[in-house]
Amino acid sequence: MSSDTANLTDGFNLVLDALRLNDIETIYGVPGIPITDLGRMAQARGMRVIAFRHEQHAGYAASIAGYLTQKPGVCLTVSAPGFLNGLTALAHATTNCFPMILISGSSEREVVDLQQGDYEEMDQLAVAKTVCKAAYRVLHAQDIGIGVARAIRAAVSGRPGGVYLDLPAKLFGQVMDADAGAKSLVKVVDAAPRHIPAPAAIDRAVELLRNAAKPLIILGKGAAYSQADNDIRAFIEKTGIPFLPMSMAKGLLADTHPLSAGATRSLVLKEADVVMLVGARLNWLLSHGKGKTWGDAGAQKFIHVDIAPTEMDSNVGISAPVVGDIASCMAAMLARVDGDWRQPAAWSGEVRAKADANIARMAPRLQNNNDPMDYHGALGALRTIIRERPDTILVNEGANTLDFTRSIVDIYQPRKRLDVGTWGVMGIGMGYAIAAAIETGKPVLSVVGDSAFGFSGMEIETMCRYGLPICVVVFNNNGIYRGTDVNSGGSDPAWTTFVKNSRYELMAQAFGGVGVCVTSPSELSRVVTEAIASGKPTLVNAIIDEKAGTESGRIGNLNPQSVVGKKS
Ligand code: ADP
Ligand code: TZD
Ligand code: MG
Repeated sequence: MSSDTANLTDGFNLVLDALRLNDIETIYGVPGIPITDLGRMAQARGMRVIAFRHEQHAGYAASIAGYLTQKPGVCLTVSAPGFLNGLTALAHATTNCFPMILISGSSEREVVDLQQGDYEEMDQLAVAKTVCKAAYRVLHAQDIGIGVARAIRAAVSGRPGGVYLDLPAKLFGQVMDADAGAKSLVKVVDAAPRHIPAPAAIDRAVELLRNAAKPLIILGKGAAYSQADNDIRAFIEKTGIPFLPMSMAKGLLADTHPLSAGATRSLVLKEADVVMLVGARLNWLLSHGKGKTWGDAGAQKFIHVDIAPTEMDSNVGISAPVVGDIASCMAAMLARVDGDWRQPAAWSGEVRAKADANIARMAPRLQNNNDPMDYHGALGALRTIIRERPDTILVNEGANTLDFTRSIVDIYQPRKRLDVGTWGVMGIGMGYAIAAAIETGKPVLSVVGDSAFGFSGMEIETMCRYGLPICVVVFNNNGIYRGTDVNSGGSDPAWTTFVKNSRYELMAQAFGGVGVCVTSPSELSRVVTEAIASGKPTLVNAIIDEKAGTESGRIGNLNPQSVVGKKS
């Protein structure tokens, strides 16, 4: 720094100062005008800047970093196209209630607003507003501190979500007095304030549970996010109430816990008389709380624990709304479970017996060593690996690959299963795996369909470049759902199929990683065990019988049907 700038700071430095002051030390992104130097300067300060090959994956990484850490994950992109590439992830973060900040450089306001054709011209703030929780633009260097503080607070307080922060190119070079700059920064105090539930709401909920004959607790990813792990476990164990984890809540209590109803979902949803939802919405994933899944009669009463008051009664009437943060709500409820609490032993016994029968029925199929593999054989092998290394984070996407993995692979610790979430989106695989490795330092096993993998496959280079302890297993069945589809109207391949016998493993080899092709569960087991032990970035091309899957996996019923049929 020359002497005439010694007492000055600028937009670049203030943005980084503001992030660091608030303990944000990692940025996921893709460089380019106007943010290239921002990333360089962040690295020069010792911050971690994880550069991806496409902004969508940097965005997914930031979103899951937010979920894992309760701090907003930051994604940094260039203007218009880079911003739009990141926007899917911002919308995803909002939909899944993950705290994330998308920071995008943008072009000159004067030119953009008059639509005079600037480099990468777009009114990004207006576009972002429709898919995020809050959106802000900073025009003056002295407002950067406030802008970053507002973004952090909006992302993590109340129901977490995605926030957009627009930083026009001119802002970065703006200078101001260094002392005044330092004073303009804001350290956010109590960014996610507790929401204490009303005592009357707790009373109402506890009374309902106490008098239930067949109570059930459904844990969602909001419960996992809240990190109230001990109180949630204690509440379930003290009350003796069976629990059902939504997919990303698996492991909050081990899937092998005696009170887990995971293996008998349909029985408990039909039979339960009082259902307590903890950080889980009654959306499509729970059939909106009504209909056949719930035994048609609508006989159950619901308790809903959630931080968002408007989530109550969203699909069915809620008898006992408990609005507050899950940690405070569960602590308050736990304090009400006294020595004379009568555990619903007959009901939990019935649930256990049914679950055990289902588990026993599935067990032999998980032992098969078929070559090529079916889902059961392959996942039987991976299930054992997770049992032996329960600190491994499992990332999972696909259709059949998702459904079978969710039901077969037991999870033992909180926040160890990351998947397609509320939208059932394909493409989260590499972004999630990379952020999970960066944020936790734990081994990551990513089990993805061959279609799912294709959405983020180029990020294999990112995984190799950063030398991350990730083992990606591609379940290669030559296509979407099955590899056997045929086009009945011409010589093009059916649009659900891919090149047969694709050599996905070569992609890792291309970037100096380990790439292996396996065709049997025993080989799969050996290769993945080795990958996790070595920590080397690895891609396993696991050949799955192309006939083994079904259309859309477990949600084929959502496909609209033509009553007219095919016409030529
Ligand atoms: P799942 O898909 O696992 O069923 P959802 O994403 O549908 O879970 O639900 C998560 C819910 O958790 C959201 O309604 C959100 O408002 C809520 N939530 C997130 N964090 C907290 C928290 N700390 N306290 C209370 N509720 C929370
Ligand atoms: N695009 C996006 C972004 N998300 C989606 N969910 C889809 C398209 C549609 N889709 C699914 O819902 S699953 C899937 C697609 C394309 C791929 C399934 O094939 P796979 O898994 O190879 O990943 P299986 O094991 O072959 O079923
Ligand atoms: Mg497939």
